[in-house]
Amino acid sequence: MCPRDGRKSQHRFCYRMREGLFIERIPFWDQKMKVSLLIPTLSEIEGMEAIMPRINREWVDQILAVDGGSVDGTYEYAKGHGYHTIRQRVSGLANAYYEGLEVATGDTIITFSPDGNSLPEIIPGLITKMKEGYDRVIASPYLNGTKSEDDNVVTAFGNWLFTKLINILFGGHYTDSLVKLRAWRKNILECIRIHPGRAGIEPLLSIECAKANLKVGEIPGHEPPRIAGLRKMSPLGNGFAVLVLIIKELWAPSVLRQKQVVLEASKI
Ligand SMILES: Nc1nc2c(ncn2[C@@H]2O[C@H](COP(=O)(O)OP(=O)(O)OP(=O)(O)O)[C@@H](O)[C@H]2O)c(=O)[nH]1
Ligand SMILES: [Mg+2]
Repeated sequence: MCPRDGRKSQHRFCYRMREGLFIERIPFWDQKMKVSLLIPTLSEIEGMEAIMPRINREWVDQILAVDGGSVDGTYEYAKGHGYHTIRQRVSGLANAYYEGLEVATGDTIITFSPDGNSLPEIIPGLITKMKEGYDRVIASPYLNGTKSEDDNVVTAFGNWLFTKLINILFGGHYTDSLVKLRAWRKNILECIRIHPGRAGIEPLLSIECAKANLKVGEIPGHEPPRIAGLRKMSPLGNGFAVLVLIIKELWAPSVLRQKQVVLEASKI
């Protein structure tokens, strides 16, 4: 019986996490998880042409491209190939995710970068792991000997530093707190609703999940280099924004705990 709402179910089980945060989990045999692949795009036509054909449409329930104003035919490519394609209303990568969530039909979101950094072949592994009952699964390029070919000295150091800080200050157990390729329950971000600005949603999710002690897993996820086009992220600018976010979050209470989040993933 669930201690929160008193409901009884043969398969469903609930358990209490500390300080009254109840998380309802559904075991893998009872799951009809629906997955949306959320792809932010900003002039990534070469990457899209090379990467998208490698994504098997049957892996997920929805492929959703959120375009930030491409000028190289990326939007037309995504629309023409039958992906659910929208143009974002407000600029910025974080807004692309929030606007994508409004039309995402899945209860699980996988964020995916079509610039070559995200390997499509990792997607089924993320879904399998989520079905084991995780709230969030990260494809980490720093786990079990995998590596990021996209890193330079600055980004590698920044990633190492921020991941260490998040682990030490918020109790995370991450080997990568910033990578884009990851799966998570949609209602986590819907509940957080904090705008992380240039820092992006990745460190925000990492911090909030660690604060609320959600069940986060990692699988090895090799990260190839960007195929073509320009990096939109500025390592120094974005890095500074991540540092500011970490400092702010030090004083902020856990949003997920405050809202008594009940994660009802795949609840049909
Ligand atoms: N919709 C939308 N997509 C964006 C925006 N900025 C970047 N993107 C896309 O998000 C993905 C990641 O882009 P980058 O900004 O280069 O960041 P990054 O890939 O983390 O940078 P690297 O560390 O070089 O990998 C790419 O597919 C971009 O086209 C934006 O403002 N709106
Ligand atoms: Mg990239």
